[in-house]
Amino acid sequence: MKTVIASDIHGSAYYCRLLLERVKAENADTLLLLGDTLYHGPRNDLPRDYAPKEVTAMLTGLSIPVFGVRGNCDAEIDQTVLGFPIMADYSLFIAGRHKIFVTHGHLCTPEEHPRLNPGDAFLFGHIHVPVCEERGGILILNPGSCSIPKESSPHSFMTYESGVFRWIDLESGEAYKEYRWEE
Ligand SMILES: [Mn+2]
Repeated sequence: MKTVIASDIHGSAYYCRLLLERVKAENADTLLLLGDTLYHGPRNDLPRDYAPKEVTAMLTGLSIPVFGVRGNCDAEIDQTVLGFPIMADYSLFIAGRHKIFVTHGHLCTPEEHPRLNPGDAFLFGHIHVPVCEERGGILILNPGSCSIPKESSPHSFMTYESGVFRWIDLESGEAYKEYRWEE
């Protein structure tokens, strides 16, 4: 089963459309959104083709299951229009012998999160910068941002399938980073 992991769309219809083209091209079975989906937030400039209604229509029109966690720019009303779950502060996925703790990153951070075992992963968004590093045996993962990348990172998302995490440039569709673990 292949999962596309994306974060921080921030209402950009342009990058949401690109993402959904990649979801199709990757033949993904499910889409996991790490928050900050519809609004730009007061600290960001408007992203390209800012249109929360269009992003809503695109995401609700997807035929595969979508799951999300709540970002600091997400509002309660979003749950009503999006339908798929987005209000959870965190979620926990089991991948073989690993746990993947999923959160936006403003409440739990790579520095401060519930106890995980070595070999588990902490997956977050929020900082708009891709991350793939091990800290104290915990794998720290971030797909970067679809629409407002920071620190010269690419417009980016991730995939996960059979123990392999891939970071993919949203514009070119090319994978630029990979991490493999024993399932
Ligand atoms: Mn954000």
